[in-house]
Amino acid sequence: MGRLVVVSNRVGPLKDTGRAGGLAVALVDALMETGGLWFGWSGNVSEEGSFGQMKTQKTRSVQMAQVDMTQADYDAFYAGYANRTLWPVLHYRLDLADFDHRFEQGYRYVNDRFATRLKPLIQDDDVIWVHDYHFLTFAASLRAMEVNNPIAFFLHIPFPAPEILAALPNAAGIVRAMLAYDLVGFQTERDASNFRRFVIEELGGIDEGDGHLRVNGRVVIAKAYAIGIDADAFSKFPMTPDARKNMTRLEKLLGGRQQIIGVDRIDYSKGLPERFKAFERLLEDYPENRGRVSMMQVAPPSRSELDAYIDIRRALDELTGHVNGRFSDLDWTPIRFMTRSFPRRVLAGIYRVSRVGLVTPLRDGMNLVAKEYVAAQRAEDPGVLVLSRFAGAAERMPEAVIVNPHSAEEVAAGLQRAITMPLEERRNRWQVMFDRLCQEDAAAWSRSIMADVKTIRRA
Ligand code: ADQ
Repeated sequence: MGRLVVVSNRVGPLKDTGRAGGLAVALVDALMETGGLWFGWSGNVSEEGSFGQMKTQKTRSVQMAQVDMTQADYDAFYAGYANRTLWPVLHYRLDLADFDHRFEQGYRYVNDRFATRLKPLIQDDDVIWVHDYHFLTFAASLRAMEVNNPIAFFLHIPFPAPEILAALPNAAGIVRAMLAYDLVGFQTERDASNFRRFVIEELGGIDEGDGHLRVNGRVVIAKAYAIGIDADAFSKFPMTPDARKNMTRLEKLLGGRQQIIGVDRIDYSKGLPERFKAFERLLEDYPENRGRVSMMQVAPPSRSELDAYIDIRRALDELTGHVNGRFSDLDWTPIRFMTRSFPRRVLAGIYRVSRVGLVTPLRDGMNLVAKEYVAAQRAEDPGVLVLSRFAGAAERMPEAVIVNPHSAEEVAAGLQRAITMPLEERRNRWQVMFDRLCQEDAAAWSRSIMADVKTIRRA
């Protein structure tokens, strides 16, 4: 069996540092199975950029290879097309998108350059697996260099309806480039069908059923493969010493009161200001919760060089001050807002002592926090997940309390329902979700993508 070659914007870490996201862990597992190579950006900007020396490192059967970018690459490819154009458009936010034509050029250039650096490392029987919106055109670059290996792609963020995507200048060109992949995987059925619809309506593709599209005499698989977590491992995190120590601290502080927990990178897709307003609405509409239920929001900053991100941070500081000023009591503060990160084990403990997990993105590919919150609960006395209908996770977690994050009243009512839900109902809902999480875990996700891409025979 051939090796696996993973391509993603950021590479590693190969060891579980406690802070690494669940995705890194899932990919390392997949890489360890066959041995392989993980290729991507080093995270560094330098004068030579991708022409500079490749940084390599090997741990057991897995090799990492990373290249730099120049400042111009970073501006056009990463800060530009990826984060100022694709991220907003794919999250249905045309109002925030920056359509600068130089960005697309820079994006395609970096995809070409990275493909050029990867090519000499590829062996004949390798299977290549490319990740996320930074590399939509990567397979097209490789094919132009006559790489004929099977290449799979997975999009971690949503794929919008064709009516939205059509606003992206040269959307057809970008989607046509994506058809150089043998398999294009999405988080949800909705995303996959949006993509198929674009290919059929705009590019003359033919639907052959079961996610198979025929275009230009070739077959491409475009299907949903919902990303999972290692639910079994995560469910044990709250028992680790690090988690327990912090749980004790938090339980002491709560003193029997209930806590709602939110954990998200600061990003406009996560619906954070809307969430804070919904919590305020809870205290207004259901005053019995004053002094009894608090909300903790953990939100490490991300992409803080972009204006849109600075604005949210400011809005959240103001909302926290407003709600706390209005409702605080001597021994109770309604909102605790922390812009920092925690090791994943500690997060798991925080989830476990929180009666409600509040996950209300305006759009989200999947949202792993929703899954981690459920995995961390105690079977005898589990908390309740309140989940946005616009998170990909909602498609496979209907037992959560599903809400529309744009409606403060609806989220407040959902919170009230979660806070007052009887034990028996909490247990029933939780058990179904937890069993499904264990079955549809990270390993099953990568296995099914790898199995499907190998069914495509290239002419
Ligand atoms: P993200 O937008 O980053 O991921 P998410 O799926 O929630 O969103 O994953 C975040 C990860 O970071 C989780 O594993 C979480 O535990 C961790 N994390 C968040 N805040 C943290 C903190 N303060 N301290 C420590 N860890 C923290 C993108 C897409 C998602 C998709 C994932 C995976 O936007 O929709 O689910 O990729 O495909």
